[in-house]
Amino acid sequence: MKIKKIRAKSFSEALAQVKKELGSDAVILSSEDKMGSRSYVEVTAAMDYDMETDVGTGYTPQSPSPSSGVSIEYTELKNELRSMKDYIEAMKDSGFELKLKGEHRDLFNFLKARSIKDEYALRLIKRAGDFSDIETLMSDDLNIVKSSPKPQFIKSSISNDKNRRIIMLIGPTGSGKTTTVAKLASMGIREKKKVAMISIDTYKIGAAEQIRIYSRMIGIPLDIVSDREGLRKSINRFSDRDVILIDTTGQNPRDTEYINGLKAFYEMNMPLETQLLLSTSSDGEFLMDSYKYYNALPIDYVAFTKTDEAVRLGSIYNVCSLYQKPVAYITTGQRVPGNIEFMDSRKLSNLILRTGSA
Ligand SMILES: Nc1nc2c(ncn2[C@@H]2O[C@H](COP(=O)(O)OP(=O)(O)O)[C@@H](O)[C@H]2O)c(=O)[nH]1
Ligand SMILES: [Mg+2]
Repeated sequence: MKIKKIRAKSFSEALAQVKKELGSDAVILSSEDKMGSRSYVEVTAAMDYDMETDVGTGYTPQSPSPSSGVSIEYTELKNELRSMKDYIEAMKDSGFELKLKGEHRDLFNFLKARSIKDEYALRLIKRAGDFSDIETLMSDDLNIVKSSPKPQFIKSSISNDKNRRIIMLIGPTGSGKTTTVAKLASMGIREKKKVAMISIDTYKIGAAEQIRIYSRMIGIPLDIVSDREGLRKSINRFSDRDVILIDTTGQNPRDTEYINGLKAFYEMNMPLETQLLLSTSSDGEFLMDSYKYYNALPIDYVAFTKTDEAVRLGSIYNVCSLYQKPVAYITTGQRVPGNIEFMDSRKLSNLILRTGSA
């Protein structure tokens, strides 16, 4: 029996060399990825290798691996199967389409062109008689009524005297929290409400400057706090206000310290209303993934920003299907005041279906 160790940059390169040097009847005894400054693959191959005999003589390959004692053809086949599996997985989307016929297939493509997730699209199609049903179905799904006694955040509710509201905006960095706090504050002022702003600035030095400018521009008081005690004091100080808007500094939602830091503010037993702001121009997968982290917080509403920048708005439907929270509003531009819209679920589903190609 002839045993040979072959080093190459990749497994397939090593295999090619084994084949060249030992022929295609050679057997791979082991293969190992060697890491280091220059990583390489080391393959041990044998000619005239008799498996039965070796088992009987208690032969142990130097570095056992799943490919031990497997012929080159078999290894190649396995590699081919693996790449086919990857290919099939990559083709999964088309796989769905193949099962759908006629109008259902067109509908599926239409929803996909709006970035509606496959599973949600299929769920909609299953319930739809035809194309004309989709908007109603989507609107029904988006009509998630909040079960708490707080009214849905519609324009009139901000002027409802009975509801002193302490609204906290949370969300990833750059999702538009500070800008939206300023928009909501200006709206309150226009409705002759007494408004105050609080910024919980625990992270970003300089984040306070942006909101300070807004506070001066709109002409309303602002407190900048850094912890729970600070927030409690500030809320008490603003006890004569109809609306208190709380801005927070966003961070990567995967950062547990950040989420835990926010959690701590809910342990004060203050009647905080939480709106999670998500940008529709963010990556759809990022938005869906962030659910895992934000879901640990008592979110009352989701709100969607930057719809003016988004090419598609399917993520609104995807996110709502996941969070099962009502939509507070959408924001449609950088302008303060303005560029904020309160929509019912019908208008929202119409907007989602209208935005996108084909
Ligand atoms: N196009 C567009 N830009 C927005 C919108 N809302 C906020 N922005 C911009 O997004 C950027 C980040 O907003 P900011 O309020 O600082 O986000 P924050 O980090 O969540 O506080 C700023 O440049 C805003 O002007 C919107 O609805 N549309
Ligand atoms: Mg900010």
